[in-house]
Amino acid sequence: MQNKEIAEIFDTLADLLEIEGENPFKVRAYRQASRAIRSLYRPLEEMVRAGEDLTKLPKIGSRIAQKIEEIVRTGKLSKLEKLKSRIPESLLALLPIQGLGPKRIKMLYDALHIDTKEALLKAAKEHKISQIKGFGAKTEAQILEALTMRKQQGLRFLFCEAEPYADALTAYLQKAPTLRRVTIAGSYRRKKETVGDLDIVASATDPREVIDYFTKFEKSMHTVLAGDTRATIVLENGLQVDLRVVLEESWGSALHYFTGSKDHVIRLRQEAVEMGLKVNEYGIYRADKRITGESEEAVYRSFGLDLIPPELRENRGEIEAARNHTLPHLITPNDIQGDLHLHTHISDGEESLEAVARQAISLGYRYIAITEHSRSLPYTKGAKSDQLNRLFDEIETWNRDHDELYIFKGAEIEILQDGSLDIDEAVLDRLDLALGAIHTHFSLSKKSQTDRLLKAIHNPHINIIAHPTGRLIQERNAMEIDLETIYRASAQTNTILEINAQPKRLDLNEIQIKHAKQFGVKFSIASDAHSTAEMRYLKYGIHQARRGWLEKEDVINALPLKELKSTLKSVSSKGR
Ligand code: DGT
Ligand code: CA
Ligand code: CA
Repeated sequence: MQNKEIAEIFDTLADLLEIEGENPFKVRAYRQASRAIRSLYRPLEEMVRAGEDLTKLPKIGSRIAQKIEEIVRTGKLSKLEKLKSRIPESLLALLPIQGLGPKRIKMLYDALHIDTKEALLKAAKEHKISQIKGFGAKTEAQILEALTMRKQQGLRFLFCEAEPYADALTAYLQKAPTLRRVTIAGSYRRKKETVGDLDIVASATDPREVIDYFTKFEKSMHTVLAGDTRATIVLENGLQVDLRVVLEESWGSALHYFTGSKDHVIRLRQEAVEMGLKVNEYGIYRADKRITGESEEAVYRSFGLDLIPPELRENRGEIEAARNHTLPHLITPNDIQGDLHLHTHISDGEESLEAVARQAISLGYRYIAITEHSRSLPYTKGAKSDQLNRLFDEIETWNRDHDELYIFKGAEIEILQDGSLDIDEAVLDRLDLALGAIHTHFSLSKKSQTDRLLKAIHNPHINIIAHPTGRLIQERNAMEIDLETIYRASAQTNTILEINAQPKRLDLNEIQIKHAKQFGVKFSIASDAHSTAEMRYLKYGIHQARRGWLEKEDVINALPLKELKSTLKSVSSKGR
């Protein structure tokens, strides 16, 4: 049982007790305990087994300590089990809905037995909610909107959250009657890190048939609009989907228009006016005579431009580059030779070295780096030196026995508040590759934070700075850092900056990547996987790299093994 799982049990307990109307102080105590548990470095399971006194930990009193012991011993908490027999756990899914709080959720449950989002939506549509005492028509409308229109509230989905729905919709629509072509356009096609909604463009001989078929998609919860050429539905998770259906001759123009971005499209329209052309989603016209519109190539050609990849269509210089034939040759998944940030069960990953290596081979990689969290002090997070030494022995054995995949002995080393490294010298000496990373003290002043990173960048042991800004999409802002200073120092010392591909990180982001490249910085696109399944996340980093105008030459893990080895040597000789 991991600390995270124990913390989740306390969160569930707090939420359900709150719905039941329990004393707010008790509820808060469980929430605080959960937060304290999440920030612990040591596994509670280990501490319980060693018979340690848990009440010495912050926010853990004797009652909570007893509960932790029960969870570790039995895998569950009897108090929570009893609670679940009184109120369904599914009510928890209603908590984030705007206009509802724990009290109202309980009222809805008591009055109408509403225990899921689906039941809530049904009741709202049938106007049953406004009839309950304490609820009015306004609350009902608010709930309906919250359930159906996430985009209206400015809520965005991570690319990877929209992805399975985009895939399912594409597969579904391909079977639509009279359909010719279908593509997901909008921000999704531009591979933005978050998407507000999905925009689908289709061509068909009978658009109305496609619209009918579309509204019957099994994951659709609600049809907002269904016209002759366009429709909007809302999926079960609140994701809105707009569909436009055009005739085949307009395919290129429609796809171009709905791929956006708005700024890119508007800019091209201005240029069109200057050239005496008229552009809309159906075609390109000169004096009311249609000249083209069947393909995107033709659309760009009529402006005298090279075809611009969707990822670059943000009006950030791509139109000028397309005119001058200087668009970058963007990096592709095929260029990637390996992954230089991976965890195994030695630190907080889930699987063995062997499993990770096998997955790397099946992904077609030539090399990987295993980069466990390290630690020098007994109470900090990460693997102990003897564990790392055993891992490195295992890696050396692998490299002796296998030609198909080379494994670098790496570590993800904590950059402490003063910029020094949390790792034992003896371990450091065995490393082929060191990531420097920040996981604590995110809110230092801009000056201190910049100095902290600079010190790590100038440290001759550090090859790569992992997730340089520390942001988590929709959760935590980037640290305040003087990025230009960091880019300049990185380029000067040949320190690589990471493009961390975890869907919530995507750090650096595309704007920072493009900016850093101008300073001559090189990049590592890495999955930071904690399981073999997560190794596939690397593709989200490639999306970000492409949006940041990167070419194969900018990315060290697109290098062949031999060149990568000598690049790593040049990094470690910095300042010597
Ligand atoms: P999103 O959904 O917020 O992640 O971003 P997009 O880019 O997918 O934007 P969306 O869904 O509002 O519109 C899809 C495309 O339709 C957009 O990329 C370009 C086009 N479009 C939408 N509204 C306008 C507009 O007011 N003017 C022009 N020229 N194009 C628009
Ligand atoms: Ca969109
Ligand atoms: Ca849209």
